[in-house]
Amino acid sequence: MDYQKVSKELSYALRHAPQEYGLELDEQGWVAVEHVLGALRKQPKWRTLTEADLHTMIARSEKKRHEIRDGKIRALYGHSAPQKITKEAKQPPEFLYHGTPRHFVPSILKSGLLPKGRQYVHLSDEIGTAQQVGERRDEQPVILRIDAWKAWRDGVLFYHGNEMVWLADRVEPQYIAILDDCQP
Ligand code: HQG
Repeated sequence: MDYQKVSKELSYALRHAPQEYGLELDEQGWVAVEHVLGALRKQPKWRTLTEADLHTMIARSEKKRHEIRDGKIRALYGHSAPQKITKEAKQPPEFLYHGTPRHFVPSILKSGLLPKGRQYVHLSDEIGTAQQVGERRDEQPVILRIDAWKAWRDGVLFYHGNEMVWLADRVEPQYIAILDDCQP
């Protein structure tokens, strides 16, 4: 079983295109495991897929993208489907980080971080992860440091994605600094 392929298809179905698979997510993004298996098994390559395979895929993945609980499964972050997934608001760490290609920086410093194609802005609790996210699109990404406590005190909500991924509706420029410009 190619677990990476399973993960990618599951992310596509649960984050971006549940309707393409005939799936209906609840408000928190959950859907019955049996419905997901039923939908995927229609394709010859997933004919033998089992719930155990989904558990193995989650356990082997380097990022915690999906979660199974009480017979249901969901993507923890990354959604772009029109139906907005409700996330639990939670006090963030003092600083959060966001890695982005160099050419987006002027626009971000002017307009703030916007969710773009997704439902939420994605932030990381540590620099290394932000670096990796930025490197998806630029070999020398810029790391932005978000003053999350200041924003939180001002009433900006942050939401928990997984242990490393934090979400926000948007982040205004006054909370954003380029990490290289920050005092150590
Ligand atoms: C940029 C992956 C111009 C933003 C990753 C980013 C992450 C702006 C891009 C997760 C902007 C959106 C999400 C503005 C934001 N002007 N550009 N005002 N505001 N942007 O892919 O955060 O591996 O939707 O900087 O690891 O890169 O799939 O978001 O570059 O956790 O599990 O607009 O996806 O996770 O890009 O990545 P994305 P992201 P997985």
